[in-house]
Amino acid sequence: MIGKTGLLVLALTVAGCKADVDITTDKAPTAAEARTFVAAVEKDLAKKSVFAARTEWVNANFITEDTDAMAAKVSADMTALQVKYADEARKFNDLKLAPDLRRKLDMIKLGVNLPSPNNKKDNEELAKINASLGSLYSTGRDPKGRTLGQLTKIMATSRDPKELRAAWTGWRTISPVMRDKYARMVEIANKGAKELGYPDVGYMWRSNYDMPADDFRAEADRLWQQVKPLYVALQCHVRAKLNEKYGDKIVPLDKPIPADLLGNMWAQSWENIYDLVAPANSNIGYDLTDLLVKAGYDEKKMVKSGENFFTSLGFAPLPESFWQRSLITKPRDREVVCHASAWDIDNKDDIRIKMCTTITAEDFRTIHHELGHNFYQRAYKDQDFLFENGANGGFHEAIGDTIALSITPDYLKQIGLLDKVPSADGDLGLLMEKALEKVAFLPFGLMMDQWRWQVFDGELTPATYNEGWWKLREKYQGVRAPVARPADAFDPGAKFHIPYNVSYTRYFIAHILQFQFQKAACEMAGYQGPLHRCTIYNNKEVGKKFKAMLEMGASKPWPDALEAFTGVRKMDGSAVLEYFAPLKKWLDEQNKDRQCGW
Ligand code: X8Z
Ligand code: ZN
Repeated sequence: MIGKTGLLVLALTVAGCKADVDITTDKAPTAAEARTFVAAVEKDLAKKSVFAARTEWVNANFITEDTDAMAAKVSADMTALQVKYADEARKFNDLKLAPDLRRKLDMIKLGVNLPSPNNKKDNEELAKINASLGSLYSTGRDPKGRTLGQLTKIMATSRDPKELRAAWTGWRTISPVMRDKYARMVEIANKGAKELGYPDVGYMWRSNYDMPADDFRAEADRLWQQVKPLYVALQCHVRAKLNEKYGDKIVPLDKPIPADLLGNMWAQSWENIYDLVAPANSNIGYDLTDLLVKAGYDEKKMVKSGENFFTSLGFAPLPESFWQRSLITKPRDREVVCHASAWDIDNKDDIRIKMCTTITAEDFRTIHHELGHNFYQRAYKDQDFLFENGANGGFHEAIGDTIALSITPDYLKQIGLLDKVPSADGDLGLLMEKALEKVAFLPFGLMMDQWRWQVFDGELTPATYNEGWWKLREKYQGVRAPVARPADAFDPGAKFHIPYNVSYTRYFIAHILQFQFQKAACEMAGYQGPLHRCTIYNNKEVGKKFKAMLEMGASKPWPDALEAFTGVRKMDGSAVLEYFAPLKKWLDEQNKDRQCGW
């Protein structure tokens, strides 16, 4: 969850709450009334969102029955309030209004992540279900009592197929109890969406990209088609190497890859199996996790290092309160939401992260990801409340990732983690590692919401939830369930963003955008070499333009923000293709006698 997006996700509902903004008149509304209405809504939401964020923060940092109940209450109230405003905003649908006003009214209508119907019973039930789904996930243990953190480490480091399978299936025992709750959540929220005049919740989610919902579906598909050949080549090579390692029986060459062999609990990023698929004769020359450990980095130093990157671009340092209030290491004596998140509590300076950090390269990158949210939040803090958000969800997710793309050998040398910049001999290795992280992610980033769109529009029913999930995993990722799934399985529930209802196409979009940003930034810097070696560390000129884009927040349609930084108005996968071009060439050679696809 991130800042206001997080608030809109979790904290919005008030049954029976008295109207703070009363626009009750029979006459056709006027533009002046629309402006008054929007100003009052902004004022009210800005005020109430602070308490909601604090409650949500306490719940996420101390999960108990009591904090779940408190968070559910606040969430119920905030949702009811938002729904009420969304409904009232429809009065102005037929008015011709200034673009900024129309934009704010659209945001009021579409800003409810899971709308509740306009009655107290449904509203409270929805909030309770959501609190319960969240804590089932965050306090989940496998049958041996292992936490997700412990299982994550096994998935990343074990090469024993039995151990991997046990960790993989073990984690998925947390989610069967979620299925009926989830189904009920879908039912209630869809009813809420219909009351607001939308066909279903998925439609609302797709409408948050400054274009009609159907156009966005087509846009996401267009981007996927652009990058798909690169993914298929990577999947083909990885499958072949896993076949060499584990044999025909475990990894047959004509089937999707078993999901437990890819180094990650959800097979969403594969960099942890780099050693199994690395190009021979292309030694990267260092291992970032080792460098961090050997240099004595602790969790806080990792975050300081992330902050230092942003300040090197000209951003102001994080406020002192960030350091006092953030949660950076996993507490030993209480349940917390360990999934990393960045928070904007007061829409001004009270920004924080919450992470159960480990000293690994993966978490080092995640820190940059989270700080990207925080620096975005600070950059747009002087916008009007409704514009205090990312240009779209994908932008918010792409900012820190763009910075993390600059964690190159050159950069590591500049900050003293590497003595010597390795020669270009290691470049294929560097590209492979990055592709395992980023290219492998693309179809996962897309299929998560393909599944939810099907759930919300009724194409999938509780009886077909799991089957539908695996159909999409196979179709997009070429990854399959490693064992037959039990009849009560609800495997989507074992991934954070499903029980927490965080839409996911944002990450797919972010994985396209961050390469567009990187390319534009490096061109701006006058950089001449290959994109994957380019770091914008210390570049104040690039920083200034980056900051200008962030300061726009959500005040303009996202193509304006994209244009401000890159000069183009369309999302485009060709920067991904350019970045990985040398690897693609190599993969095609490797794959030439292989039967790719699944
Ligand atoms: O959820 C996250 C961030 C918080 S916004 C840690 N990410 C997605 C995930 O973990 O599934 C970042 C990449 C994709
Ligand atoms: Zn994020």
